[in-house]
Amino acid sequence: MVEIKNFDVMVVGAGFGGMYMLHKLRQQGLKVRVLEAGDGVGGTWYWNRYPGARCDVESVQYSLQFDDDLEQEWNWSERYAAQPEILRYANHVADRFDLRRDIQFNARVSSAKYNESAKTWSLTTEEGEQFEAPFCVMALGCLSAPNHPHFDGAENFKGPIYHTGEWPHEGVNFEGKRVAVIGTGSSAIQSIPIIAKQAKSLTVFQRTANYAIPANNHNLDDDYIAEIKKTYKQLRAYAKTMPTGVAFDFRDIAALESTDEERRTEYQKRWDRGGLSFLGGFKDLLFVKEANDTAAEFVREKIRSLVDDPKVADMLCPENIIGCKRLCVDIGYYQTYNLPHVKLIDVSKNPIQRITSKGVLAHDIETEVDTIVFATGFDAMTGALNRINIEGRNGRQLREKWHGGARSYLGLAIAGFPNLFTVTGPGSPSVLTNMLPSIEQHVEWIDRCISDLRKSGKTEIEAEVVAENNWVDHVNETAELSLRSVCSSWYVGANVPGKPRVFMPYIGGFPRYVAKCEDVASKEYDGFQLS
Ligand code: NA7
Repeated sequence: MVEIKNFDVMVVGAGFGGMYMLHKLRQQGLKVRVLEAGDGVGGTWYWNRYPGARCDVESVQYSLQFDDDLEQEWNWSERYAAQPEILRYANHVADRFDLRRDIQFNARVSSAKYNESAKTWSLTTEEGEQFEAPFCVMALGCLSAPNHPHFDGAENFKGPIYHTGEWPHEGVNFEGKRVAVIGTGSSAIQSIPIIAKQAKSLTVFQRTANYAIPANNHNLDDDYIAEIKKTYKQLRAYAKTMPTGVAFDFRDIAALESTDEERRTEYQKRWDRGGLSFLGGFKDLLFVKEANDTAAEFVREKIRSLVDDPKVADMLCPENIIGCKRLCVDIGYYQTYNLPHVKLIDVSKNPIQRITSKGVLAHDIETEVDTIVFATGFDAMTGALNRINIEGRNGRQLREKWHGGARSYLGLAIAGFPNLFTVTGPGSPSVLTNMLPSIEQHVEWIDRCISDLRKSGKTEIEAEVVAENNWVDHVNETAELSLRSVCSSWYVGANVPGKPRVFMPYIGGFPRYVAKCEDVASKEYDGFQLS
């Protein structure tokens, strides 16, 4: 007989979402167990250890704000924190709030089933351990199910194949190696300059060229940190008024109502400053194609000025809408192609034919390499949930419900799946915002919801189908207003063959979304069935 361990709440995932959820629920006096697939905390920052991995949101903003002491005692060293520093921060959070004693590591959940008569969730791990609790919170992260595209022959390749999102903990030494990188998304753009420094040769296979803005990364000095700490409250409050949940200089001026010179001055200022705020220069950049073209052309000109070989520069110049796919923040990416041992192969029209025992075959030419890096991204937002066998009412599977695309009420709850919550699920602003405040907002909402239920003596909460449908319609209608809905990005699942095309994150902005969540909660969980 397998022993079933009972808890008040089961939480899956020990990234920032799972950790904060545990901390909050404990404060309610609840017995909580967190199950984590890895052998440490940190989620995204635990798995993505590829060279150059770095957050594209400034470190002083990409940090937790629920605890003043935590905020004051932690010192970020760089404008954009690198993965090891963020992982150290995650570990610091775990230690500071004594979280590890309720986190079970190396426990990958394989199934979660709702028992309708007992009103409990039963979770089973791959090792066969079983857990039961009235509530289950999935804090799986939005970019945590790696996308491994199928290439014929990959099994015959003689050397190692790595995925950026599953990087070996001991690191990889590329010294003296011939390396192929497949993909040119953010992970590739961050890692390529560093791999190129070590490798004997580097060949990059590019399906879609990408826009990157220089990070202008630098160390943070003591005065700056002291000033931020003094004014943290105001900074955080201001950030929460922004659609992205990030405080940055967003201008309420249209590019199309500005002169060419005004536009260039603004783009140049933002290019020099570096980072994602490049797109905040004009309010119409993500809504009007002609406005977007002006910013796109500015960046293409920069690429042409940075890359020596005009043919390579042409290949690197994206044709699509800037910001449609997530904008990348780079440190010397384009310049890397000026190095004599770095080669770019365009596979946009003719895809990679196969992987051979010796390398990669494209355009009928075999590039012989010792190591291949898949920088091919993630089955975003739904992948991690769908990889667990989640069964709700009447034994209905979540992946079957989501066959035609994700459907969720507020990205927090799913009709047919009572007492199950998702942290930053599809239909919430999540990846279009600063993830940490979005995580905190979700965790606090779920915590309050469970507390309110317990106070009122209710045992079950479930999103209503009508409310869910209305929310999904609203998410879709809002997405259509933005140019972001038109291209083949992971926001719409286009990077995963066969995935239904649905714009998954809510594009209506952080403040509007938070107001909706507050409204729902204050109206006794409007749109939910409570019993
Ligand atoms: P992304 O941004 O999804 O990038 C994945 C890259 O891999 C992208 O260039 C893809 O080309 C490419 N790809 C995927 N499948 C293939 C195949 N079959 N052949 C060739 N190339 C392929 O993932 P990242 O990990 O870089 O970044 C994810 C997010 O993490 C990022 O947006 C930041 O928010 C942080 P495609 O563009 O689909 O043509």
